[in-house]
Amino acid sequence: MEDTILIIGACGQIGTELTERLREVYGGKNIIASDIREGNDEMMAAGPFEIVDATNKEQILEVIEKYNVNQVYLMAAMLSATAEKYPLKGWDLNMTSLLAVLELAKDKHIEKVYWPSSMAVFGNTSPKMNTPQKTVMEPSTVYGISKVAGEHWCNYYHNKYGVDVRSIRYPGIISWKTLPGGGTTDYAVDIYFEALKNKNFECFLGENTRLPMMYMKDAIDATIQIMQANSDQIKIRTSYNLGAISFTPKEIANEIKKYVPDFSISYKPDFRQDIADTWPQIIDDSQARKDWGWKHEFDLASMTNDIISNLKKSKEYSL
Ligand code: VAH
Repeated sequence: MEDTILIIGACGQIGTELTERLREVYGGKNIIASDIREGNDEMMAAGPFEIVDATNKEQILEVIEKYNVNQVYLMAAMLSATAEKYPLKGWDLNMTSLLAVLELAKDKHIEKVYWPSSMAVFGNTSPKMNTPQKTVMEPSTVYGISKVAGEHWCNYYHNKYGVDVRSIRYPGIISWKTLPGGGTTDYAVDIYFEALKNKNFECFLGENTRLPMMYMKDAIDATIQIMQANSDQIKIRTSYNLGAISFTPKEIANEIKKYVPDFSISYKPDFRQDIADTWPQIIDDSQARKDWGWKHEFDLASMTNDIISNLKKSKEYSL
């Protein structure tokens, strides 16, 4: 039987590009995109779309039954910075949506679930360099608390009910097609747009704030790879550490200057600096590389080249 996949939160930063890639892999008609609002014209034209509230289990079940869905990617979440402004809304969205999908999987309405965790599960007491797969996890953000709790729910539903749920702890994800919303790592996306448009950028993190990051293409590859792996390859049912590159605002600015020589950056740390300071600097993802063959393709130089060459193609950012 063909796989039919529902993506909940398809209009978000990762969801948008994940939907596009899954439609290339599985065929447009087999990928049902859904979100609380309609997507861009390209998404709406390329396959089925449904308005779904990620916290509404009945709505999710209706779509599953309408299209005979057998896999769900739950991409809806409130990210770190926004969740600090609306703690209880962030907790409710991130937890209610996950438990709704896990319950549907427990009741055999879904065969396989993907749910993203985040490096935000680590806190000040976790090792910052080569943060291990298993270590102290005392997050200080609502987002991180919800992701730690979510990981243990995933592990519980797998062990108790046999639910096939798989998860990755994403680092900061860098993209150029869809702007992110409400993340602490979003500076590393905005900087490219501002560099090409205005040749200057005010960064809300300090120049030496080192964070684990990953290019969107690698993140999408990893997400599909873990879902296509054989179940017996998945030894971790909380969530897998995933790393790729690690850089500071100063380092990414210097890389951009190779393309925009007169680019200037200033630093004005805000509340997001306190969040970033609790996160790892470099993540150990050797278990993902061993269990299901993960490997990243892009480093800071090749990512920057790909982003800038793509942005330059759109008239809005041609230098
Ligand atoms: C955020 N981009 O900044 C997300 C991510 C680890 C960071 O989870 O909240």
